[in-house]
Parts: sequence; C-alpha cells; structure tokens
Amino acid sequence: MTRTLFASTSVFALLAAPAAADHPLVDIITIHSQTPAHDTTQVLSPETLPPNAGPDPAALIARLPGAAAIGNGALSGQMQYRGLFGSRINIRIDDHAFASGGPNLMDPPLHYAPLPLVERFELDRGLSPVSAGPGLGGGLNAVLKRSQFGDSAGFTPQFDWSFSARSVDESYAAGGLTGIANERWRFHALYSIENGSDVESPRGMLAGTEHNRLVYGLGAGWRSDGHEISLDLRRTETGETGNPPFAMDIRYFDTDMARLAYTIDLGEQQIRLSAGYSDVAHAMSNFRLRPAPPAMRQRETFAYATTKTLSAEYELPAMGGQITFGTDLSRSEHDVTITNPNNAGFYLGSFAGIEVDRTGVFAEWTGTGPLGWSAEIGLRADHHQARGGEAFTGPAVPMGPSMLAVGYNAGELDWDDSTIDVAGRFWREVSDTLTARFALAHKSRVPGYVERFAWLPTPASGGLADGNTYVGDRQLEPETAIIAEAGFDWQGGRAYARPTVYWREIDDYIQGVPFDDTPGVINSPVEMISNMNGDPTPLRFANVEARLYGFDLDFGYRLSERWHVDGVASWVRGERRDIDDNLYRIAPPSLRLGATYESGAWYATLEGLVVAEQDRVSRSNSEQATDGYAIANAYAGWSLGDGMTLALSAENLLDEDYEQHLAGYNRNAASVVGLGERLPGTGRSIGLRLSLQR
Ligand SMILES: [Cu+2]
Repeated sequence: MTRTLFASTSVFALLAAPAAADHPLVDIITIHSQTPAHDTTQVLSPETLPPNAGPDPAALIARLPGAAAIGNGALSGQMQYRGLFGSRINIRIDDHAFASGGPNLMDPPLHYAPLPLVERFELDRGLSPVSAGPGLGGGLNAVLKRSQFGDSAGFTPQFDWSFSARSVDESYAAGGLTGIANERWRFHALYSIENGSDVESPRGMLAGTEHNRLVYGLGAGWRSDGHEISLDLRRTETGETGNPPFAMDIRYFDTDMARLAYTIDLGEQQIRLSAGYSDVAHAMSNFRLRPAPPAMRQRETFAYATTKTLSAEYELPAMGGQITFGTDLSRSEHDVTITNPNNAGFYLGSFAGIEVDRTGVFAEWTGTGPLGWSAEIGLRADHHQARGGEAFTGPAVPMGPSMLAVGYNAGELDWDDSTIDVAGRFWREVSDTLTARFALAHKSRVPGYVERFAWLPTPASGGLADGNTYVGDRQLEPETAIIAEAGFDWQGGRAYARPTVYWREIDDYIQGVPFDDTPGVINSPVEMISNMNGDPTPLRFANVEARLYGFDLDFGYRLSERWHVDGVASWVRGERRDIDDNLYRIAPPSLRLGATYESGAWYATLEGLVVAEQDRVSRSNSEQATDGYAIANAYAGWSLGDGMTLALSAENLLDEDYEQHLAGYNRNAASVVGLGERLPGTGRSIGLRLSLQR
C-alpha cells in the first residue's frame, strides 16, 4: 500500500501504520510535521487530526484505542487510558516529568502542551517501560516542536506555525516554532496564544468555560563529534479559565520550566544526562468566574510547586541486544494556602511545606531472544520519602479547623518506602502481515501528597471532581498492579486490525471510603467541618482492592484506491474486589467509525461516534449513570503546497445534546445546567486550521 502525503490522512490509518513502521509498542499521534527527513514516521502524514477539537490535547489522544478524555475544565483535561487516569499515568513533556501545581490537577501535565507547540504525542501501548519512570499503567510523552540541526555550515531558517479557530467557544489558537540552525548549532523560539469564551451546548451557554493561555520559550542545541547538548526554557501564563466541575476556577498559573540534556555517543555506547526544573505558582477562586458567594464564604487559594529532577543513563550492547542502566532523582515541594480575600486573618495552610523525594535505579534490556521473540524487559527500584511541614491556620479561622491542624502536626509527618517494578513487553513477527505481542508487569504507585497529607476536609482530590470532600491517610500503602495483556497487529493488503485484551489486578488501590463506621452521623471534628462546607459524608483515602480489564482495537478496510473506512473500539470494566462496587469515572464502551475519500491533495472524512450508556458506576463516589449517545463529525484537509495545509471540521453536526460520562458535574450557578448535573458535550462547531512549515 503506497502512501502519499494525503493517502493516509484519516487519523485511523495514521494510527495504524506508524506502530508497524517504528516500534510495535508505541502509538504516535503526529500533530504537525517537522522537517520530514528527521522523523521517519512523518511520511505517513503531517496533518491528520481534526483541526480543532478545542484546546485540550486529551480530546485528541482520546481517539486512540483504550484512551478517553476526562473533562475538568477547558485547560484541565486528563487522559484516561484503559481505566486509569491522574497520577496513575506517567505523562511527560519532552521526557520531563514534573509535579503539577494544583492540588486538584487544574494543571495536569498536558496543561503544559498547548497544541500549537506539539509536534507529536507518543503513547506507550499498554504499559510504560520502566526506563520512562514509575507509573501504574501506561504513559505518554508529549514531544514539543524544536529546531533541527541543518546539514551544512550555513544557517537556514525554520518555522512551523499553526493558526486555528472554532465557533463553539469563539476560540483561537495560534503559535509555533521559529528557528535557525546549521550543522552544529540550532536555536528557536516558541510562542503560543489561546483564547476562548464560554462554550455553547445545545442547551445554551455553559458558564465558566472560557480559557486563555500564553506560552513562550527558547531552545538551543549544539553538537559535535558524538556530543550533543540541548537547553529548553518555557514559561506558561494561564489566565482566568473556568473549571465548572470544581469548587473553584483558575485565576492564573505562572509556570517556568527548564531542561538541560547532554548526550555522548561513543559508537556502540551512549551516555545520556539530563536535569530538569519546574516552578508553578497558581491561584484559584470561587468568585471570579461564577456567582460570588457571600463575602464570608469567598475563597482564594494559592498553590506552589517546584520540582527538580536529575537523570543519567548508560546504554551498551549486551546479550544480543541493548541494555540501559539508569538512575533518576526527583524532589518536589508543595504549598497550598486557602484564604478569604475579605478577611486578612482567615487563612489555612492546608498543604504546608510538603516535600516528596524519589530516587530510582533501573536496568532495561531490549533485543531479540529465542524463537524470534523480541523483548523489552526492565527492572526498577525506587526509594520514596515524603515529609509534611507544619499545618497552620489564621486567627479568624474557627476553632474546629485549627484543632484539626494541631492534631495533624502532633502526628508522624515523615514517611518512606520502596517499590519494585518489573515490566516485560514481547513481540514477534509471525509473518509479513502479523505481529503477535504480549506484556507482563508488576508496577506500583505511591500515594500522592493530597492522598497522604490532606488533614482539612476539602474537595481537593487530584481532580476526581465527584463533589465529595476528602481527607488523607498518612498510613497509606503504595498501590501495586499485576498486569497481563496480549494482542496482535495485523496488516493485510486491504485491511488492518490491532486488537488487545488486558487484565490488571490492583492491590491497595487508593480510593475514597466513608470517613468512619457511622457515615451520615456527624460525630467527629472532620465530619463537623466537612458538613459546614456542605458535605456531611466526607471520604477518606484508603487502600482497597481493584481490578480493571477490557479490550480495544483499531481496524480499517480499503474499499478502493480512493475510499477507506477505519474504526476504533474500546471497552473497559473497573470493579472493586473487596466490596460489590465499580471503580469511579470509567469510560463507557465506544465505537468510532470513519469513511474517508482521498484525492491527491485533499481528503474528506465523515465520522460517527457511538458511546454506550454507563450504568456501572461507583456508589462509593456517588457517581451518576449516563445515557448513551451518537454524534457525527466531518473533516476535510487540503495540501496547498509550499508546506501549507488547510483543514476544516464540523463537529457534532446534528447538534446532539449528550452527556459525557467523564465530564464532571456542574458547580457554576450561572450555567444553563443545574448545579450537580453532569456537564453536556459541546454543541455543533465549525473549526479550521492553517499550518505553515519549513
Ligand atoms: Cu487550582
């Protein structure tokens, strides 16, 4: 099957082919092409995605088998993968892992990957290799645009820009890379600006759904005789952005990131060193983008997080393959202070002076073993430490919370533990058209600082947005998962299919449970304070037993030279093993089918998405069921020559009113949607994107 520039412009075809072309265990979504010579996957297609599904990268990633998007706000979306989300997924930006600033993940890692700056997303199919860092399940690396070295001594300019707009929130996104490089040096600047107003749904305007974000940065690289150094600096300035499923909206994020990397290529051996730094300053409030409560109940919360990372890797040939030894260190600090802007004496240090440290070592071998099976086998050990600082409250804070702070400070504030991860991924080319694969792993995740140190009952829960207030537990054990999965990738002359089945038994899964044995009876200070804040039945993070299993696939069939159909289907079940309940916020079964017509320089796709009802909901999280729905979308793209492409989209063509199971419940009283009702999907929307590259 020959693929010209637009011969595989359907996103589905794109997703199928790169895995075979590159690495069978990585899915790549290419957002914008880079210099074609640089990346072999580029031949497949530069401009393959719907031009504008909004500012949230998770909405694009959700098109992959097993993936779904958690909606917590226009710039707070998270990727769900095979039932896991939040900190259970190992998400990096340019291989850099860092701590989010918001205790509710208003800035999940993908917040720092605005689409005009993204070159591609690399999804680890199934589970992440241990070399990518700790994490319970899969992982994703967002690769930002960067300048590429040239092939002569003369400097040549480079650029890679995109401009897009869509109707449903009157939004635009513009930006990209401008650079200059020769064979030894490269320099670039990044710039991206996004703005959008409230989102229109078939029921009317959804209040508090606007967004705005500015990102800018500089990057440089130098190379000579096997040595390469790169430095990247970026600043993100997010302005007022709504989060209707949360108790507060974003006022700002001011985030600085830096990464320095040094690679030494010694022929058969490689040494890779890197250092990373991130610094997040964040404010959120309950009165700027939603009707203000009375002065006494107005809140503004300030949160800070810094992360420093160091890593070193040494790769060499061994046992017929390549082995990598590595070490990585990470230190994060967190501070969260709740204030009332109308009362200087009212403040609570809900997470004060928290330090989270990790030291990891790993070894990972990749190569081909007996019977033609290729393998990637890794072992990693991490030592974790967490330390809580002294909680504090201001003089205007009532007795109850102040007493809780005193009780918290009197307890043990230090914790440490070690975890061991083992992951093996295996694949074998059975024939020219068929690759079989399976994976086995034991992976772990240690509790986050919110799950461990929350002493004040608040809705901060790492982005669960279930309306409950939570307190932490300093005795939590790490989660451990036993993972097994199997599947195959088949690519025939006219058709392809890549199904996978998987099973995950998770011990000590961290989940909210009733605070005490008498839920609903207010007989403890925590319940009293939670009740004053509107939730008489607070939850406490606890270790429970869980299981996730499911299957997903993508597939396609070429009807003729011009026509092909492609699809993606995902089905996942999440359940408790210790009680009769389901896991919270699990994506309902879905099927996406698209028919594409291609003609030289242009293509058009008509797509249907059918999502089943989800009534397997979590009673523990008071989760509401949702009905199924179907929507239709249409896309088209043109290659205009000279590195210029234009794409158009019409989403939700029939203006269907539907509820997305993974969107939260509305908490903004100005919305057309009632308080506590699930937020509806966006209405009919027209979008366009123009891309320019050189
Ligand atoms: Cu926040």
